Amino acid sequence: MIEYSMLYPKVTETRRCVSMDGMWKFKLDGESEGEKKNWGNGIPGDEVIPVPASFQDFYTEKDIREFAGDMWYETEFFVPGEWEGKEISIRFGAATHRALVYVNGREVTKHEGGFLPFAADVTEHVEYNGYNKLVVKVNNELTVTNIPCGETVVLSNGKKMAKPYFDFFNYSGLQRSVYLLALPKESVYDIDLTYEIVGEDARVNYDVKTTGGHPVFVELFDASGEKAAQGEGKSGSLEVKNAHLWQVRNAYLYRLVVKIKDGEACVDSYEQEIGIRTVEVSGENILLNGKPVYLKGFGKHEDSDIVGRGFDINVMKRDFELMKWIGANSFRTAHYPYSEEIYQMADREGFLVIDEVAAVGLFASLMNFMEASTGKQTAFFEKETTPELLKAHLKALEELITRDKNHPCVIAWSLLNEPETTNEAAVPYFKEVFETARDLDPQKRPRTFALVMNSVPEKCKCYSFSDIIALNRYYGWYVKGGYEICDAKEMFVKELEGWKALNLNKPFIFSEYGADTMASEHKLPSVMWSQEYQKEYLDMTHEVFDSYGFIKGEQIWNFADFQTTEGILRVNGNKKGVFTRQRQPKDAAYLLKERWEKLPLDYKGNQA
Ligand code: CKU
Repeated sequence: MIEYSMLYPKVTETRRCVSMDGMWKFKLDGESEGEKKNWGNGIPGDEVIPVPASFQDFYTEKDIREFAGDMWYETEFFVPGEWEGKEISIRFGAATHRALVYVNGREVTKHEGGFLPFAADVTEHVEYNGYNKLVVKVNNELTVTNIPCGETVVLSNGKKMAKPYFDFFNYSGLQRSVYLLALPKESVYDIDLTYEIVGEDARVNYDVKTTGGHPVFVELFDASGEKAAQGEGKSGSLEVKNAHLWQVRNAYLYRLVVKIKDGEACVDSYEQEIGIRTVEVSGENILLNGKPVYLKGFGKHEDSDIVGRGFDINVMKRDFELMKWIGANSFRTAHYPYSEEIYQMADREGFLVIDEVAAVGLFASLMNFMEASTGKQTAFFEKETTPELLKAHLKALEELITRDKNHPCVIAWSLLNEPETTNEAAVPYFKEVFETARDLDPQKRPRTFALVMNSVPEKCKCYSFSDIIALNRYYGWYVKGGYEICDAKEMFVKELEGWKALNLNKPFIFSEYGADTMASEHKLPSVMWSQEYQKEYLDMTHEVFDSYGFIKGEQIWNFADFQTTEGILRVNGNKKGVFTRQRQPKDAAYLLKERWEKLPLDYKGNQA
């Protein structure tokens, strides 16, 4: 069990929440000497850096951008005297990839895994009506015992370097907001919700966990603020008459207010926006509120100029506007859980989200995007480190599902991205991961994982774990690109015939397809990397999608160009974006807009 609450920080009548974002002191610790030198009491120097942000892209020195190792952050915070008697904590949206936290020189918590929140209870360590010192040691090294997987090597000059088994830059640091919280000693720490639609009405089943024994009261308000239902007790059902359902690109949000009371006195109050909807897989269909939906959209990244993977509310807004403009209705949070604010926005805008845990790189290769299509095997799950990796993976999964289970936008969990599935050793690993997800999710949402190119019907030992089969395919890019695209098409069709022959009776989606395209390049006739070729590639791929009824979604790779490790296959990053990194359209954006605006939401829904 997670020892802190995953509820999003909020001010209510009983709760206080102060942002700690801003300029913090910062120091890289290439020698890993900070602990010995007691930097937990305060770090040397006077360098400052913004939080939240990745540290890498502010500086002009390459040694800093490529830094792998320990880095230290420090700030001060004031704790008001009227908070005495409350539980005081510091809540990190994330620290990438691991952190050790000190308050007033004392170690208060540590956390492993770079994309999920954690909190330190500092009640016993703070001074009231005075300043307190917060120091955080963050480490960004990659290993095969945590997700995402990779290596950290030492170069001949003695400097460490990150070698990711994945295709995105190892942005790190304090990339999400930090809050100082004051909560009542007895408080709500978790809420489970499930939904049933009964004719025009709905039932909202709730299960509230609190840290004490006082009674719980629950109220539901509609969007105009009218009370729609109420209930008593830690668990129960709310009957909602004439329920407004949460629908694709037509979201309706209710406000759920949960209170702990002692007689008339309010002990704790927490509230959350919720959407009433059901989601399930039935035969070859993905059903939302009992009706088939076809996914149109993107694999994304949290990635932009200067802030790197740091949460930027402005970039988020632009991305949603572009997704609406192009006629998308969904995205996958490739390859890690995103900032919580992004799911809140998807809830509000009615986007369907496939929520991915950071289990990427479970295939020992520094260029897995190339080697996956060559049939290479790395016996990844036979490594002696696998049990430790599995432990970290399951912990991240628990944190992910606990954090995101009440977002109506989350319609499926993606439990791994492109693992090695061609080896029997993967099977028990998958079994545990898939069963854990099922146990943890009160709504029992569909589970999936993204299948790499060599996870083909004849070789993949793990596809049957998935409720939705999600394929990452690059016929016409990594395989038979350019003038050979006719052969790519043939191979693509051959593979799909193989899947069809299995008669899985499950929905398939394409969780990746795409071609690198330089926004600067036009060439007639086309060559690979030109905008003209991106169009040819998409026309071929869409033709294949349209000829199979069991394909129920397309999420192109990628929404925007993004930063990766440098190398001969990447031109200052991955250029498969439909938009540039500055969020301007390539030609393909207009092609997709035309297609997606035409495709009905229930496209191929009745062919099952
Ligand atoms: C993408 C085998 C394909 C894996 N897929 C993973 C994703 O992270 C990469 O960026 C490929 C690519 O563009 O190669």
